This record gives sequence, structure tokens and C-alpha cells, in this order.
Amino acid sequence: MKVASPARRPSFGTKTLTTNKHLIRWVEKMAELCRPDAIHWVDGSQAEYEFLCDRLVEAGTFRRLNQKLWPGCFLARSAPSDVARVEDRTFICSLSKDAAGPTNNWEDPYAMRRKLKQLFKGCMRGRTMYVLPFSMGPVGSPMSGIGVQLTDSPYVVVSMRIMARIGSPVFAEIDKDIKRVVPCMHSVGMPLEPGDEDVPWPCNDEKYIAHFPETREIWSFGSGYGGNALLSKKCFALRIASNIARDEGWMAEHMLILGVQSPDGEKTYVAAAFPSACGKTNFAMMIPPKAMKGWKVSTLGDDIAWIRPDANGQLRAINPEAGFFGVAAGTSAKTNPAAMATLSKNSIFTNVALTPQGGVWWEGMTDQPPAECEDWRGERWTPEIGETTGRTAAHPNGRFTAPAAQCPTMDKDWESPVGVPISAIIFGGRRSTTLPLVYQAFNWSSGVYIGATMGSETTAAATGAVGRVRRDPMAMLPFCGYHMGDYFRHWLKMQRGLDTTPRIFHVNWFRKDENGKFLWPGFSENMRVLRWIVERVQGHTHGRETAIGWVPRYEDIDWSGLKFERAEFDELMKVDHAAWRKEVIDHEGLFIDLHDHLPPEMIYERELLICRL
Ligand code: SAT
Ligand code: MN
Repeated sequence: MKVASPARRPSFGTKTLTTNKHLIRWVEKMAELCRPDAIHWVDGSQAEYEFLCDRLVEAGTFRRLNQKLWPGCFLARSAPSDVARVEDRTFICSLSKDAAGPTNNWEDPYAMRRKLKQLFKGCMRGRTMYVLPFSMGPVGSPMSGIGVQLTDSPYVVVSMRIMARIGSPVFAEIDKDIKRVVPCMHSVGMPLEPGDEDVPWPCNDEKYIAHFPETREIWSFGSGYGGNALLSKKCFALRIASNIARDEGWMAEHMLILGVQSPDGEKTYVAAAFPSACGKTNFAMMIPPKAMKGWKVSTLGDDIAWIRPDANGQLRAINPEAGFFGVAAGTSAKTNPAAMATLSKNSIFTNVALTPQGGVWWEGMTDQPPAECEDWRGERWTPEIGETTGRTAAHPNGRFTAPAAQCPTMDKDWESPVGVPISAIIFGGRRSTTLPLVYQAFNWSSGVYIGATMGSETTAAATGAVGRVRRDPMAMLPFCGYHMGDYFRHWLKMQRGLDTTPRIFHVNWFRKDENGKFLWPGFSENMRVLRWIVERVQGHTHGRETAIGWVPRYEDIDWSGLKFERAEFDELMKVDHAAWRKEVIDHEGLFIDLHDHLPPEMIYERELLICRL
């Protein structure tokens, strides 16, 4: 009689997927240090992805959502102590403290290495170490960069499969040995001894997110969440890449990229820098109001732009990522229908609520909250409980991780290996006072000054106080991997090699009246501002000169389909000289900190602004 063999799981990852000796030796060395039970070479296939998701379901990290409502979707709940980037545990370990500058936490690289060696010793016991190669930007593009992350978090592996190009094609690229690979070490920092039971979200109270700019290395310990753990994103594509970009003459920026097409078919690409959780994803996927007939917006990226001058002196940008790690709260069919379509399938949700139907929910997703659900911690939540305890059902930094290819507004050139030409750069923040809806810089250096002195009220994207105005130059305060003064210098220098200089603008969707009510409806109505911006760039419209820059007159804005009175517009656009004088005094704080690295242009721009005020 023939006995059926027991159902066996396919085993993944046992085959070494590279011939690169340096990579193999490094993996061996790191395995010796971290002592994982197994090594898994990530091929990036769908079958592997499903295998890992199944394991995450078994481990209790993932809940499979109702597959009829949310096909291919999962919900993860993190430990309540691991819900956002930890800026006070993020370090730039350059050889000299001066190179990191006063806006970064610096640690001596030798001391940090000793500390990390200690922490990583045996840190993967009882776990699998995944060898995860990723390409930032299309595989093989001259504008792309490559990293390999070693991680003991399968959650990170499946998230990175959405957020970046990973697996076999990247190993093949590494084997060509033409590009330097950025090594990225990551551990959740919770080894398992024999007999130990794992928890759904392993992490460690001791956290280190360490960057070594000279050797282009990243070491992250203790967190499994977002930018702390998906090392491709802020760690590589911003902090390390900003160092590489400075050395090589390009820019790694915290910017969305979008395309605007006019009714005549004229296409303009813009990049825009806003701090975390200030609406970059909504802006990047904006659907213009119906009344603005013929205007179209297309999406290239919502978080990071790598920008380089081409042979003709034109800046071109790629989005190095392949997915969106967007803030869930406030995302709805009304505020961002394209995002809702994007995240409707094959997505991973983290720290949002679970409905009794096996779906997800977050504040703002629908007008009516569900009568009952499990909150992001897994506890029973009802609107009444929410009201009495002040607890939200979803964490304010709860996120969706969704493939960019699923976004209905993606630009046809979003994966172009040579990127798209950038004609305008927009800075913006969350400011309830002083900053008008929009203004245009007089020229590049005044634009750099505007970016350098940008302020924004803090959000839940990082741990710490929320709602306090902090200076966040170019939205890069937590992401610039070197001295901020040198970064401004690099910005100024970039223009000298250009034949066409992008125009620079500042927007503020968040200005409030004296009763705390938003003066501007925002969301798709932002298209009216965007239209003025691209028409300024193309030389099709007018502006009025003020002390701070060029602004639109009421009649320069397309008001079709929106009732917005001249008086409301005047209030929204008001340049209050008294308030601005205070604002400029506040700029000084940052400048004093940066003093010896601050380029003279910044001082002169400030003086000019003061004179005009
Ligand atoms: O957690 S992330 O750093 O990826 C998100 C953000 O802060 O923008
Ligand atoms: Mn961001």
C-alpha cells in the first residue's frame, strides 16, 4: 500500500542567489555575528511573498482580511511602543561631529560600531536572516541605487516587496559588479532561546538607527516599524543618498513628483517637499475639480525624489520607490480616491482598525464610523468608547503599504530610467498663521532661502510632541545625512550647472482664521494653485510682487466651480509685515546653529527680506 507523503511546505530561500564573492562573504560574516537559525535568499517572487505572508499569519503578526472585500490584503498590529520613526534614536556617525552638523544626533563611528557589535551579537537566534537585495529606481537605470538589507523581520521583507524592486533581478544587477552596494543591517533585536514563544511584533525598547556616511552603511536595531526598519526608504534613499548626491552632484530629496497636463496637452513636472504626514500622498494623487475641464494630474511618487542634471543642464527626477507607505487616517474616497483605489488590494495595513466584516477602517475613511471594531491595539472600540476615552480606532501614524503600479493616476513615464524633467519645486508646511496660500520665489537663491527656513507644525509621523512649529529645511530635518549648512550650499551650487532653472514656490494649505477654521478647502481645490504655478513656469500668467515673493492676484486663479470670495482670498493671501518680521526673527535660531557652515547667500537673502519688510 502506498502512503501519501505528508503535505510539505515548499522551502524557499535556501539557494544562494548571487555569485558576488564580497556579498557572500559579508552575509557569512554577519550571520556569524547575529547567529540566525537559517538564511533565506530573497528572490522576490509571488510564491515567496505568499509563503512569507502565510508565516506572518501563523505568527499572529498578520490578519488576513476578508478576501472578498480586500483581496490580497493583510492587517498588522505593531507593539504600542513601536509606532513611528524615532528621531532621538537616529544617528549620523560621520568621522567628525562637524560633518553631521547640529541638526543630527552624532555618535563617534568607532564607539557606535562597538555598541552595535555588542547589540547584534546573537540577536537573530531562533530567527531567519533574510538577504534582501533592493534597487532604488528601476533596475538597471543609471539613476538607480542598490542596497542589500539583512533582516530578521519577514514583515520588512514583504513590505519591501511593495516599496522597492527586490529579489533576483537585483541580484543579477549586483553580479554585474558595476555599482557600489549599500549594506543595510537590521534586527528587531529580540532573539529567541529554545522554548521561547515569539510575540506577534518582536522589537526591543533599546533602539538605534545608525548611519555611517563615509562607508555608506546602515545599522538599525530594535524597531520593526516604517522608516526605522524599511531601510531602503529614509535611511538609504535620503540619509545615505544625500551624502552620495552631494559628492556626485545630484540631489536626494524628501519630495513627491507629479505631472500636470493642461487642456492643450502641455505637460509640466513638479517636485514638492512637505514634512511627513502633511499631505504629500494626497497632493501627488490629486484629481482636479470637474469644473477645471481638461486639466490632468499624474503621479510619479509621493515621498522621495532623486534629481540629477542631464547632459543639457535640465534637472530630471526619478521616484526611487515602487510603492506608497501612506498615512491611513484621513484617506477617503472624497479626499483621495486614487489612494483608495490603490490600497483596495494587495496591500498591507499597519495599526488601523479591524471591522467585524474583516475589513479595515480608520478615522476619516467614512463619514460614519463602524458601530464596533477592534482598534489598532486589538481592543474593542465603539464611537462611544472613542468619545469617552479620547482614543482613536486607528493610530494617527497607522499606514497603508500599497503598490504604486495599482494607482490609477500613475504617469506613463513613472518608471522611465531617465526620469522626467522638473520645471518647478514647491515647498510647503503645516502653518496655521502667517504663510500665505502660495508665493513664488524671486529667483533660485531666494527660493533656497524659502526652503531653508521652512517651518511646519509637527505630526504623529515621528514620536514626540505634535503640533509645535519647528524649522524643517526642505522637509529634510530628520533626513539630511550631513551638515544642514553644507546642504544649503549644495542646493545653491546645483543651480550653477543648470541651463534651465526650475522655479521655486511655497504653499500652505493649512492657514486658519482667528476661530481656528481652515481658510482653504484643500485637497482637489489645490489644483487651482497648481495651475497658477505651472502657468507661471510656462510664462502664461501674471503675479504681483510682494515683500516675500510673487503672488497671484484674485483674477489670476481659476475659480470655475468654486465660490471663493475676493475677501476670503485676500485673508488667505495676506502678507502681514508684523507677523513676517517675527517669522524672520525665528529663522535666526536655525541660522545661529548652522553659523560657520551657512552659505553667505542665506545671510544676504535674510537681510534683503528684512529690508523689504
Ligand atoms: O516611517 S516613515 O519614515 O517611512 C514615514 C515618514 O515619516 O514619512
Ligand atoms: Mn516622508
